Amino acid sequence: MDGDRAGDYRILHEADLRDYLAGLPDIAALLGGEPASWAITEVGDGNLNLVFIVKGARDGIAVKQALPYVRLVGESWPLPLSRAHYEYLALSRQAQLAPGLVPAVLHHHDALALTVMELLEPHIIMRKGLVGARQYPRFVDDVTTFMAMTLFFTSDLAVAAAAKKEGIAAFAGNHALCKITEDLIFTDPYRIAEQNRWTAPYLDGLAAQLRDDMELHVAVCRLKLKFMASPEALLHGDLHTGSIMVTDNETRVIDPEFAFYGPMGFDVGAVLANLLMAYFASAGHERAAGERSAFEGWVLETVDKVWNEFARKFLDLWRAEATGDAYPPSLFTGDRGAARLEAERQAYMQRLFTDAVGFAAAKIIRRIFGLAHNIDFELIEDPRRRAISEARAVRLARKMMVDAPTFRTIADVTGAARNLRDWQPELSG
Ligand code: SR1
Ligand code: MG
Repeated sequence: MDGDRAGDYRILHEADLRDYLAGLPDIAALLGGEPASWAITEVGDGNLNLVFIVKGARDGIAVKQALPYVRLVGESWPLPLSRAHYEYLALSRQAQLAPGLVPAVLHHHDALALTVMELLEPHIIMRKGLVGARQYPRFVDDVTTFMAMTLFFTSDLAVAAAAKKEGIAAFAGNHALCKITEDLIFTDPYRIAEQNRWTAPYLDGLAAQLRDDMELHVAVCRLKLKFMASPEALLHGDLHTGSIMVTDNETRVIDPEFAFYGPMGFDVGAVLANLLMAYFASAGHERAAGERSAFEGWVLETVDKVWNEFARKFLDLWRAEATGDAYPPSLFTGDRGAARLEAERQAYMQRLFTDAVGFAAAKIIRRIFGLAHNIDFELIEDPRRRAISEARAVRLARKMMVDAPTFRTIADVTGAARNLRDWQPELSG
């Protein structure tokens, strides 16, 4: 990490970046060749930042620089550069807890809000692969290890109370990014908001229903409160399939700029939601009936395994590594204590599952009615077909949010999704 002087920030365009990198001996050596020969391309397609790929004679790197505003919207929406600091902090912690599952950081400059990372090649953004009906055999094991390790080992189950509170404090300043989530996920889709959009006119009626649905408003506000007031563990905070890069053999979780201490179900729910959206979008990408059915089967099986494997790994960690202050062993001695503690672990996981179901629902609804959409649906060219896929996802999401506890197992979720695969919604327009 380098340079903390406020006021040193400037947006690095290609020429400035070349000079900057040339001044970092380790990075210049890694790239190899003359700086003038380095190929620099800005490839950022996310909502917030600049991302450059730099290739030299020897090797390549990825460079991420935060902009002082939301890239998707422009300078009218300022956003603190400090998010790059929290991202760096989160990446460093995640690298310790889940080695090999996040990109290696090669250099960080706080004042420039700039981080240099290993170039992930030939990895692609998982969401793009899912649109193309690709299956990823390593995904379940890797993403469940990532979640189990990062969530368990930053929670009160593993960490002593003082260290846990210091962890919370270290990320407390990332509140502007939390506020984005609080507004865009838990509030705007349920009210008239300038930045909302949906597949009009087909979903106009559904959007109006959402704005009038008091059961849904209560349910989403309960989730919002949980998000704001439950610092259970260090979250990635934006764990969708656009934040995961994959090959057949490797998985890397990227972009933890929304990291903060929050409810674990938010990260788990994000993964489940994005797989479910890939499932519902799949029918809209189909050119011949049934051509993607193997992929769709794999996606639902993956949803199932993500929860079951995550729960298994998390429980194993709890049984073996419970060094935190939350459940003192002295209160659970003997056979009776062991049995009671095990029952409590099961109850805890059931509560976490219910949270994940609710948060997954919120993540689905925001991608269909809020500001930031995803290519799973957006790349369905025919808006009517897109709206049909989206309406199916919303039907499941509403039930998951309002009736979360009725989904006792993940098979209840995948079964409900499967039942909606060919449901014909009534569309507006
Ligand atoms: C204005 S930022 C919109 C979204 O992009 C990020 O990926 C987060 O999901 C955020 O909600
Ligand atoms: Mg991101």
